Amino acid sequence: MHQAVIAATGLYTPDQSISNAELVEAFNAYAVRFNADNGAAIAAGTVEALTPSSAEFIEKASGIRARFVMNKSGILDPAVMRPSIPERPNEEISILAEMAVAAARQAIDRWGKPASEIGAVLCAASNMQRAYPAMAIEVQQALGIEGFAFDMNVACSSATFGIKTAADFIASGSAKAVLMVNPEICSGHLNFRDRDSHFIFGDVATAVIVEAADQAPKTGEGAGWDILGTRLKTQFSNNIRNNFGFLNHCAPEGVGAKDKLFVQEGRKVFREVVPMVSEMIVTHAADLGIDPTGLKRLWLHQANINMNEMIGRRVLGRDPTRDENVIILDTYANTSSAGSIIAFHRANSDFAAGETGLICSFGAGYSAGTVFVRKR
Ligand code: CO8
Repeated sequence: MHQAVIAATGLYTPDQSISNAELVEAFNAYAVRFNADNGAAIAAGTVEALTPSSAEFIEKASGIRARFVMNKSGILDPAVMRPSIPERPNEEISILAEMAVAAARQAIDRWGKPASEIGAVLCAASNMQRAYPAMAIEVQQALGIEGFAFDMNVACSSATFGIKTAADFIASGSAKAVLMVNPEICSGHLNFRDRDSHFIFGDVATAVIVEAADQAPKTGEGAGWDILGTRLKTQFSNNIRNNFGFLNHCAPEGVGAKDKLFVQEGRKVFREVVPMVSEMIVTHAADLGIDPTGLKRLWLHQANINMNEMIGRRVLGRDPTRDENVIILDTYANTSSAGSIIAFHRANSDFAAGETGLICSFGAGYSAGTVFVRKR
């Protein structure tokens, strides 16, 4: 069995960002318009009036101050309230693949080996932009990679599931190096007309190269991270759900309904996922002979500041510092599968050989994944 290492990572950040104040201003303008348009029905009690959103609430409840997006103007136009992303002809690279390729190129650059040495590509993300051909195959083609590629979706946990799949391919000899990409246009499936959730998500893409330990440098700058252990868990729940899909056109009454975008029971998610994930981390650490309180750093899925802090506290047995429990939610918001990888990518350069940390994701499904890594 071949050991696997995380050899390099990459990050693509969109050049447009929306602050809470801008988002709230757009929502509130939409709410005023909606209430005026529905004045009679609201007075008759058949339609509920919309209440304004608040930037203070958003920051306090979620820790989010801003989010990067692929299109700002459409989201902030009270008459549109969604990103305006024109369809591209089939001959042009798709937008999701373009984001993934940008992140992948950075990872390949940092890896320092040609893309042709990659044997498999996984596109692991919450929503693919089309049914087929697989996004991963388009990314593979754009980068001139041979071998095979496929898409996988485990919502916010897609990246840890992708890393485990890549490590298993290495272990079994199916590939010597695997590229895993996480392009997320969360703004395309977020309901910007819903006060309870309009602030949660942002857009981004991340990339991770996993390769066989026997061909990776053991020391020096290019030395990556030994994957000490990976564990996955799923448990069905309707508390985070998006019913958008290819059967929508068969049920015309469903088209445009709220459940065709992201919906959640946020409080229930919080209550159920925090204990599930904390326990999973502690048990997995014990099985690997790792003392969780001695971990140098946690790179958790970036869900919500309170949720992340509570999981950090349960795992480390103390109030973690921002250095121990990396938070990038403030500028990126929740970026689904990419969140823990952004955190890892941006905050790992100070690790000395032998120091250990945890990449962990959790989200819809429910789904959760743990990847313990040690600097080589
Ligand atoms: N402005 C002002 N007030 C508000 C707003 C707002 N925008 N929104 C809600 N309120 C009010 C409510 O009306 C409520 O008022 P009242 O008490 O009078 O009824 C009060 O604030 C409290 O509301 P909540 O109970 O909803 O607020 P919470 O404190 O629970 O915070 C959160 C809401 C932040 C959503 C919180 O519940 C949370 O984060 N939970 C964790 C869930 C989570 O992280 N889910 C994400 C997982 S996502 C995933 O797996 C990926 C899915 C695929 C990606 C999808 C991309 C789109």
